[in-house]
Formats: sequence, C-alpha cells, structure tokens
Amino acid sequence: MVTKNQDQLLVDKQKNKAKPPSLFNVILLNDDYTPMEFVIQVLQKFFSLDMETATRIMLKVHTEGRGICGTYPRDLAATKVKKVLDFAKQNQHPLQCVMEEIGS
Ligand code: TYC
Repeated sequence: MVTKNQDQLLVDKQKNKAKPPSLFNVILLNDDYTPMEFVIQVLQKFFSLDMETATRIMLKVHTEGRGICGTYPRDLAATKVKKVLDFAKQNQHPLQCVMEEIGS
C-alpha cells in the first residue's frame, strides 16, 4: 500500500483550500459637472479602450448612473481607481470611481 508522508498531506490540504483570486469591477459614477470628453479621455488612458468603446461606456454612465470600465485582481483594480481619482483631481473634476468585488 502507498502511504503519504506529512509534507505531502500538507500540500494536498493547501491544494484543496486554494481559492481562485477575487476579481473586482472598476466602476465610474455619473456626476453633473465632469465633461463628457474628459471621461472618454480617462477611459482611453487608464483602461486602454478605443474611442468607440470609451464613448459607449461614458454614455452608459451618463444615462444609467454607473458603468463598468474593466475587471481586475484586487491590487490592479485599486491602482486604477487611485490613478483615475488623482487625474480627475489634478484637472479639478469631481469624477468618482470605485471598485466592487464580483459576486458580492
Ligand atoms: N454627466 C456628465 C455631463 O453631463 C458626463 C459624465 C459621464 C460625467 C460619465 C461622469 O462618469 C461620468 N457632463
């Protein structure tokens, strides 16, 4: 009979417990003051979107109040949110951006 040593049992246990990394949506929120052109620029600059996709997402946020810019692991999502907020502040726009865990 084949028996497993302690180390192998530990590896097996860790393997069974490993969860896939959580993913987060980065979301833009609408406001009445940030220019549409600036929002499109943000979507192109920080989320690598083409003009057409950026325009579609900006209009969705404008009409529905919020919209998803992209989906990333926690650290990357947090970095995107910070960069967007810093850039908006630098340009004196009140644009808001948040991250939300998927499935929560
Ligand atoms: N509502 C803004 C306007 O009319 C445009 C806008 C779109 C602002 C998306 C923020 O996340 C936003 N100028």
